[in-house]
Amino acid sequence: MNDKENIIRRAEATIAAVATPAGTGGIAVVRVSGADALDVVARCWRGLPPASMTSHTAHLGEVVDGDGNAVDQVVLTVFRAPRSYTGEDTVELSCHGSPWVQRRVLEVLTAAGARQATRGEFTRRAFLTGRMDLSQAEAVADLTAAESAAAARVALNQLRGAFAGRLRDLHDRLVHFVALLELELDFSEEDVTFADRDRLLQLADEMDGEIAALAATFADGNAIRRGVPLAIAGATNAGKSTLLNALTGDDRAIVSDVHGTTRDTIEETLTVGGTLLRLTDTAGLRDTADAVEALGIERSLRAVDRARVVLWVIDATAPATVADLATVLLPRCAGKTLLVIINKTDLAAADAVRERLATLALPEGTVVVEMSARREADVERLRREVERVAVPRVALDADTVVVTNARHHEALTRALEALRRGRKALRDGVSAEFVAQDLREVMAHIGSITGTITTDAVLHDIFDNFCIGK
Ligand SMILES: Nc1nc2c(ncn2[C@@H]2O[C@H](COP(=O)(O)OP(=O)(O)OP(=O)(O)O)[C@@H](O)[C@H]2O)c(=O)[nH]1
Ligand SMILES: [Mg+2]
Repeated sequence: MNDKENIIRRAEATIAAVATPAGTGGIAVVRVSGADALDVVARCWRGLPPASMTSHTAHLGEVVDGDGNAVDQVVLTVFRAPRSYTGEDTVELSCHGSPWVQRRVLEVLTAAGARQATRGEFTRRAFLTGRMDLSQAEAVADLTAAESAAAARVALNQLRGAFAGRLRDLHDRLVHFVALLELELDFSEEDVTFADRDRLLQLADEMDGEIAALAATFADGNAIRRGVPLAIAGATNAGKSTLLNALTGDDRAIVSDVHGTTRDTIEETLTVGGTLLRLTDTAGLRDTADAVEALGIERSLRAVDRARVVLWVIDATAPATVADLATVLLPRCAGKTLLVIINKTDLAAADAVRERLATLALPEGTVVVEMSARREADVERLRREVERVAVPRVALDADTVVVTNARHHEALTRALEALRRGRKALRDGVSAEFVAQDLREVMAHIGSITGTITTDAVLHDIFDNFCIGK
């Protein structure tokens, strides 16, 4: 018995779990799924016999314990296989939301023959019964965890199968491609090259373009899913913490005119344009003999390294800091978006700082904002500027495919490597046999995303990140 059969065999047990969050609520939903779900529920149910219920109907009744004592009055909804989330017979009991009632209902179900579900087991079954592919199952976890409109949108598109559809299409074309190559192999004795190699090269180029384009969406996709990391960096006393507070509208960070007020990194989130931004305020950068401050500065630099967008705050009254800070910050900003903020223009003109900035090689597309954190209108202008540079410009309509998952990105990258090896072999006139081998590898990587090819370890990693009851 291999792993997959083993999983399917185990999957035959009927499982139960509370699907709503722990604690008291108006209602709590207990899910039961498995071939015996209706029988299990029937053993602790007073009302219309579940076996006689039509799929997708709801019924009022009572959950009763082994002695026939009522535990709760509930609404039972039945979903018959295969038209259920898991693809198996499923019953959902909407109970009263007391933690005690939830626990008792679960105990009674367990006594009636159900087993407590493990993390993500309902969704795992949906995958194993073919209700969804692996990329869709992962989208379920993402949608459950979505923290912004944009994150929810990309997860929903993935759940609906937009990504899966593109992968299926790629897979079909790979199959066709390999078939053409095999045709050539079959007739190789007769010394004919069938598949026109130019045509094959063209096909390979098309697929290359598509896989590369998909892989390239990961930078935005990842930022949308996890939130865009921004670091507020600069010299001490420039007004970084003041800006964090102003942007988030919260008094989160301590502000003072003492240089080196912020010792540690401070993280806050902000939603703009439907996208979650993760702002990190950092300890001001300066030479210091203080060991603790030096540790804080190390953290500042790490926050800059992790950021996608760096807000370099410069005090307009301290233009002398520009050169030193440029040496520290600019090399770290390669490939990132840099937003330079000349702050405190209520105290001094921005000219001196601007002149110094003009002598630097700032990354392309660097935006410079002159402002005073003391003026509400300036803060508003900064917020708009942050939105403009930080929010990924992805049109989030119904069929937009954005790769949001590192596992998928990795698989696409490997698929692309194998495809490029195959293309090179094709161009070099290498025997079709070897080209086909590379192409099969491309298929395997694509298949690992949708789960046509997968291992128990991969499945475990994925579903272990789910909550119980999902
Ligand atoms: N006049 C004026 N003062 C400002 C402005 N922005 C910040 N300040 C003041 O500048 C001082 C330093 O501000 P902070 O926000 O603590 O500066 P910081 O960059 O976080 O400093 P460190 O944490 O020490 O690195 C405080 O007294 C602020 O009130 C501004 O635009 N105009
Ligand atoms: Mg500070």
